Amino acid sequence: MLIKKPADLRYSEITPKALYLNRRNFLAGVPAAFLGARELMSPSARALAGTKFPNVQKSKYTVGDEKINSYQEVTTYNNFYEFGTDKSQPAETAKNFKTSPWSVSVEGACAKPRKFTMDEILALAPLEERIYRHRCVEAWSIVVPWVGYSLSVLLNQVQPTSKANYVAFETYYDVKQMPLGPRGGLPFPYVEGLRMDEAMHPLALLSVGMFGESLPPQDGAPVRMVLPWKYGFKSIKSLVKIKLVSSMPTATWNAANPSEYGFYSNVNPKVDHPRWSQSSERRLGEFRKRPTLMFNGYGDQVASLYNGMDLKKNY
Ligand SMILES: Nc1nc2c(c(=O)[nH]1)N[C@H]1C(S)=C(S)[C@@H](COP(=O)(O)O)O[C@H]1N2
Ligand SMILES: [Mo]
Repeated sequence: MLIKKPADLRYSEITPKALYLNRRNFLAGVPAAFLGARELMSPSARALAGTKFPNVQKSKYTVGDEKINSYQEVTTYNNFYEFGTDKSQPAETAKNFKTSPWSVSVEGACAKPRKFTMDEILALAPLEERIYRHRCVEAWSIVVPWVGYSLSVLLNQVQPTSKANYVAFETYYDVKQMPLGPRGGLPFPYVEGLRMDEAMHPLALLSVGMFGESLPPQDGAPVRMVLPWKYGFKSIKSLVKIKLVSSMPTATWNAANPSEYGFYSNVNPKVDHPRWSQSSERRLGEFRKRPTLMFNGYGDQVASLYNGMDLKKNY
């Protein structure tokens, strides 16, 4: 293998996150597609940018030719209630969120429960770039080039048993680092859940980055879920625990207001939120509304997971 230090990777630009990335990743070549991305960013986005991943492969699980939202849009309009309820807040208030050292415990109904350090997570499988549409329950959407691999890769490591019917996820919580948390109106830590077959679906992405770089804190650093066929709140950020369980786990928004937010929360233009229509959405950066697609346009891949289910009841 040809080892070379990418010319544009200046060590002065590497954040402390670099410390947990393995050396091999740093010394490999940077795909041409990512060169210059940093130059296109605004100065404030650059200050928030993470560490470039040199060996990201294009994924077959990408959407077609849709226009990707800008780094600026994706990193300054966020939902991350632990860091404030305003969409502009997390970009500011999560700036100093400490994401290294970090580990994720994978436990519960499995033969080999264990903790994975971030280094181990980054080394488990080749990193893929997947361009996914992301549809928030609040009827806005974005298109993001995520970096990661299927969650199934991580789950298979611990050998789930036949009692693993669901997966329960948990976000890190520390009120000292998240002083706005108590004003979020939600009980923390933020928790979410999936049925086991949903969690094992190849589209269910364990994400460690976006735009070819490690995730910025406001987007769920250092590791989060991305579930493109579900409303955004299912895509839980800054994961510290993944537990295989036998019965349906608690999910934060579902528990807070079950008549408004279901456990499944599959994007569905025909099932309205009690307070607003879900039939259309506004893509960030656009004025006209666009129609919302069933399963956010991923029906060919995921509809069979819900065969025979009444999606009006199981919203
Ligand atoms: N821990 C945690 N995860 C979370 C949230 C949150 O408040 N806390 N918000 C969710 C919601 S409502 C959305 S729309 C997405 C937003 O992801 P983004 O800011 O990266 O676009 O994160 C989801 N994951
Ligand atoms: Mo959301």
